[in-house]
Amino acid sequence: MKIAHVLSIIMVIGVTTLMLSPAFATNKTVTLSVPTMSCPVCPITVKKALTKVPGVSKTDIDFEKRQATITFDDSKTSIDTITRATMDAGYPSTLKTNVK
Ligand SMILES: [Cu+2]
Repeated sequence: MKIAHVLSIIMVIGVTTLMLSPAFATNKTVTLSVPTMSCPVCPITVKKALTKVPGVSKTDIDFEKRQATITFDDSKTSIDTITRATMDAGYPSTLKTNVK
């Protein structure tokens, strides 16, 4: 009886862990350098292009610094896809820093 009890508790913990883990496992934040943003309207275009990428959850553009900080789900998209999206919008970007 006791063993069955312990086993069922372990199972509940296991299932809960499985359900919760994808939520933390894969979020990444990176900063891209976007040197060709030349007027205050450019960041709007860049932000729009980035927001459209599936897996991107947050985009902050700093026009003064010519950079974009992006939070994305590592299992749904990649830095390559993200830099391609800004490039396609007319703004080539390069990876500046990689903050976990
Ligand atoms: Cu502009």
